[in-house]
Amino acid sequence: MFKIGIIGLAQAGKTTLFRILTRAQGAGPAAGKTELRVGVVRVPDSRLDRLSEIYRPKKTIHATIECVDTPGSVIDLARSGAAAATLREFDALAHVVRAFGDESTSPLSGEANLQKDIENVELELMLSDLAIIEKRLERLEKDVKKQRNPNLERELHTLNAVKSALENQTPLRELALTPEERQLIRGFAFLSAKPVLYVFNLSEEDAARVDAAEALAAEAGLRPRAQTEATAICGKVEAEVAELDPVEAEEFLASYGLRESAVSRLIRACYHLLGLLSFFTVGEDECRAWTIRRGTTALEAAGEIHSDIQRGFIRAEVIAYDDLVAAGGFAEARSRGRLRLEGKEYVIRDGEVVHFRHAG
Ligand SMILES: Nc1nc2c(ncn2[C@@H]2O[C@H](COP(=O)(O)OP(=O)(O)OP(=O)(O)O)[C@@H](O)[C@H]2O)c(=O)[nH]1
Ligand SMILES: [Mg+2]
Repeated sequence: MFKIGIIGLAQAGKTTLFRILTRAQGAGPAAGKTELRVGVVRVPDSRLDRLSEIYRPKKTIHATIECVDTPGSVIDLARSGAAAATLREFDALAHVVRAFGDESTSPLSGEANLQKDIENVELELMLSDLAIIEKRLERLEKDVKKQRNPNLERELHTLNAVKSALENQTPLRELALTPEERQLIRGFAFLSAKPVLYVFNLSEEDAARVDAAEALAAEAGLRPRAQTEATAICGKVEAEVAELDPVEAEEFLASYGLRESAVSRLIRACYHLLGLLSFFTVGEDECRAWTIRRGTTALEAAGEIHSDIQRGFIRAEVIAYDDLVAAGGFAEARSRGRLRLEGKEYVIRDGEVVHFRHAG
């Protein structure tokens, strides 16, 4: 499961975002507590809902993403060894940026300053990476002197390059690395190498601007950067909605000019950021959505479902979602000749419905 860490400065709205995503109740860890809260986000997908209407299966299983609420300021976390190690486990960071100016709720600072907040956090991520690199380099330099080892020399060379990028205040996610270099540094799980989803937390007055995150970012002087994505929430309004029934929720959101649930908006941004897509499996027992990275082959996708299906892989029967819905079912699509038979190397596309033929 993909794991998103919710980070940001203190009182930016991290727990509020967590509650919106997971529909969890309550305030979460008390201020000053260091525990993390882990939640599972059900990925909304109207295509899966439609497939379920066609098949009426016993179970409908949405794709899920894990999200983790981190307490307090990420600056403190990045500076503490144990907490920083936890941050390194995330596949991506959802950085909540306070875009509401409200002295009564945030004693830390009155006016929001998006650019400064983002820069401060970025700097801290880079410093945490630098500390790791310096420690490793110290060791490496000694070892390289003792024995000639091309692997160690390559690592030394790469880490030195990465270090000078950080010293020039370039986060590692922006570096154009070769696949080999990427492989070399993967194990360090550097914080500044992680993709970032900026989540601007807007005031109620700005609620209708949640779909204009790019414009907000530009106004704040933020330029678009590699491996980042910007989106927005209106924390206060959207967290309240998480507790309402769907009809009430829609009316309530509409009164603020909001058209879509925050979860849909956030998940879409996450999928885009991480290069994820969904494919479906259908049947009378179960209709299910699966999340994979763009570029995943049929054989790899089979492995997501079960190692037995991967091992016994014969062929994948594939059909686009729209074609399946038009045909009214897999059997009908098959008899109309709309199914494609694909081999192990076939790259699955978003929205495809797949049936794996396998031995054993
Ligand atoms: N005015 C306004 N207040 C908000 C908004 N979102 C959150 N708040 C308030 O800001 C405070 C902090 O929200 P949290 O979601 O707990 O923030 P946090 O980042 O989890 O805080 P820490 O974990 O203590 O760092 C709470 O009092 C919220 O009610 C918003 O969109 N507008
Ligand atoms: Mg919190």
